[in-house]
Amino acid sequence: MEFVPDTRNDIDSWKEVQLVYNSALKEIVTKLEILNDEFQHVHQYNPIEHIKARLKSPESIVKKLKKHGYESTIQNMVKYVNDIAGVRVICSFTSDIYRIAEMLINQSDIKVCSVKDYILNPKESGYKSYHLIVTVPIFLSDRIVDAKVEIQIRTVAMDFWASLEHKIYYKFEGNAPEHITKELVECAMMVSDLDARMLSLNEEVRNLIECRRNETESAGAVKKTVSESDVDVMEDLDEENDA
Ligand code: 0O2
Repeated sequence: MEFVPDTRNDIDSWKEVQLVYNSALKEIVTKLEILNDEFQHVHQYNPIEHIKARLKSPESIVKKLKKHGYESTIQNMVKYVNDIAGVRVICSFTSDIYRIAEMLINQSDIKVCSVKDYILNPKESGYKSYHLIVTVPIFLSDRIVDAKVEIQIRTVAMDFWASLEHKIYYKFEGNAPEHITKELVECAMMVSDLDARMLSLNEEVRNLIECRRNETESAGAVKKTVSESDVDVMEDLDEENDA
């Protein structure tokens, strides 16, 4: 059931909105932590470096509604602002981003509203990240409501760039001089290059470890075969002595 706040009293309905979206944050963060723990258990490796979760401030919600030409009402907040609940997932490598997104999307209680792949199609600014808007069911005392959550998944390097770019651009309120915009795009390219090199190093190391494991296993098998043939020779000698 779509979440429709009770709007008879503005203060109460804002509290209800906060309660529902806070619960949605908890649900999504728990799901992500479970996936990370399971990954550690199965593959001895954590794809998630860290998770940040936040409720959008009322001021930012009103600003967004105004930007899109909507009146500042509680109904409009819930209907038109998709990131009241926002989760940012910081992964080690680009490949982890898609792995985490797929594992989350495949959970039966999660409904995907939209997917924006700014890794495959970066923004003009150079911004890279993988965005999902999903709904998650919240079990209240008398009903179940679906709450929207925006999930941004990116690497440490992408997050580093986005955080600093946000700070720099904020100071210019979107009207930064052209050479600064250009340099930020160049920095984004350096960040992408760094991500690609780190991913390739990680793959090389994993292949090396795999090769060494295979070598150790086959050396173990040869040793076992040799000691089995030693037993055969001993048995032959015993038989000869008996004769
Ligand atoms: P804040 O303050 O981070 O919350 P929307 O406006 O969300 O309805 P839009 O713009 O199509 O629709 O959504 P999009 O493109 O998926 O962007 C949503 C969020 O991504 C933004 O939220 C930013 O957090 C981040 N983002 C998008 N583009 C950029 C960028 O060029 N640089 C940086 N640093 N972050 C970006 P908000 O609400 O705009 O801002």
